[in-house]
Amino acid sequence: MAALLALPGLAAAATHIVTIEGMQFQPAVRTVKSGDTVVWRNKDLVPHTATAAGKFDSKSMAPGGQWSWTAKAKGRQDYACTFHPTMKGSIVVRD
Ligand SMILES: [Cu+2]
Repeated sequence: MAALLALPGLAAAATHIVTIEGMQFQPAVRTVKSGDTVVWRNKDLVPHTATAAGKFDSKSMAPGGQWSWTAKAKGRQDYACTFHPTMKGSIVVRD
């Protein structure tokens, strides 16, 4: 019988997907918990980045590529694609 670890405050870290498709981050706003991982997946036919100045920078994600980042500091991180500055998204980190 498998032991179930469900201690308060020790919930397992989750992984959240942000799909890049049609020159958009989907969903545009993603709420995660500190310790969770966010994975951006580029489904477009052109490269993109997920860049929050001074916070994180995926660098160029090739078509079909992906990049992951682990959220730590609480707060809202607004980011954009450096190649297409009209592409914007946000990660909201809660504890
Ligand atoms: Cu882009």
